[in-house]
Amino acid sequence: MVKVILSTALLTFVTFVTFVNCHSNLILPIDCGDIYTNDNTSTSGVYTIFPGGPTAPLHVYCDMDTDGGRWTVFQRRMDGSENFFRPWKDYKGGFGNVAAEYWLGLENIFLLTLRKSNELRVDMETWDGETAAALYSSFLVDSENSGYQLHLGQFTGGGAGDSFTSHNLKKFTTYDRDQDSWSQNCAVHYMGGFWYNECHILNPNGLYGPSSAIAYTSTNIVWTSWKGNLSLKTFTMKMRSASYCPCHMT
Ligand SMILES: [Ca+2]
Repeated sequence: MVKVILSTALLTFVTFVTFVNCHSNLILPIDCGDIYTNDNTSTSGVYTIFPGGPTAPLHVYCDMDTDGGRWTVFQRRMDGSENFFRPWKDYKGGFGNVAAEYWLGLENIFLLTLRKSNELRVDMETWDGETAAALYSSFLVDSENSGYQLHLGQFTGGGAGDSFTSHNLKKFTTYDRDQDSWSQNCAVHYMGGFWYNECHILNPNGLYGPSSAIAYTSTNIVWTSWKGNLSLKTFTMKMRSASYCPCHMT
């Protein structure tokens, strides 16, 4: 009996590791890149991935359309349906609806960036329908013990310009956990949760709505290198494996 249990455990481990190493015989996808590897006809939508291992399924939205697809979306604003002014436990564990607005959770983001080397893409749109993107060569988040510290690579392009680099190496701050570089709490002042500096030149998790509806400057969703303090209507942050693994099912 013990032998059977051990054999089963070993088999589970081996198959999981085999997949992690990106050979064929897929068992469990870690991210949206693995979903695509398993089936390259996969369309954009909600899928189940396992960045925390076989016993921790996670729903996520996969962008299979933008610039070759395979993007694992970890933050999305699109209609104001979700409240993003939330405490540490929510930013840690995740919140929202993966079919609409959501934050995947710092622990999940940490696990995703631990499993593979990822690049980052940010897509945004104004209330007039103008769109732009920003790309970074790498994106890594440390564990909670390290404050979910951000490690961002080089800005590699995109018409939105670079608003993120000055936030590199910052820890995550919410209104009930202050790890920013300011004497006060940036999350309280700018109505979000983020890797705030002293405080920000982008505010993806700020208040939703057109600029005319936002009472206080810079509490809204902004990417200042593109549109200054103008509110953005849609905003999406996504990652994918920096070196595409050309796996295929056999
Ligand atoms: Ca502070």
